[in-house]
Amino acid sequence: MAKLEILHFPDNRLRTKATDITAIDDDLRCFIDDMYETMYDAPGIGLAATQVNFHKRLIVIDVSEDKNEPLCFINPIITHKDGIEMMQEGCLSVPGFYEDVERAESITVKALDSQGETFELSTDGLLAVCIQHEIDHLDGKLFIDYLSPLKRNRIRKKLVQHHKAQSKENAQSDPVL
Ligand code: GNR
Ligand code: NI
Repeated sequence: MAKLEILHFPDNRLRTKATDITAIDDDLRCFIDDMYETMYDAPGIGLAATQVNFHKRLIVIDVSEDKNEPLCFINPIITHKDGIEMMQEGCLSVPGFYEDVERAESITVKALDSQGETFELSTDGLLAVCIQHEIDHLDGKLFIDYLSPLKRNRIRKKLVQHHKAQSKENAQSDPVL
């Protein structure tokens, strides 16, 4: 297993539209394990392949308290949405920022599991919000896209500043070759 690097806004690679997965094999299952490790280590309740620079339609989620209910969705499609709900969201690709977002309250999602079997799940609450957040990632969309341009630009500036400060720090601690 390996921990993968998570891309941060405003990295343009987060805007890539992921394509369908066509082969569900051992290589892919290894990659899914790496995604779980990355998600649990972060820690986060979900992770989309887009966030680790793999532009295929794959997400992993675990919203359980004990972090022992891993879910994997391959080529997920929302077939039904109902109601509207507001929830405060965060994102591993937008670290440190939490904002209210409106989503469908309950959804039905159809996907393939890691064995390539089709399944359907109807759910609401945090799991429904998380599935919608992750599928947005696969379409190159972030939760901050639902905020005003003013708020989004403030977040962009703060993260760019933070990244600059960090790379300076890293450069200073790098040994001179
Ligand atoms: O860890 C996460 N928490 C979270 C909280 C509210 C709504 C969505 C999320 S998903 C996020 C992990 C992440 O960035 N997934 O893409
Ligand atoms: Ni996210």
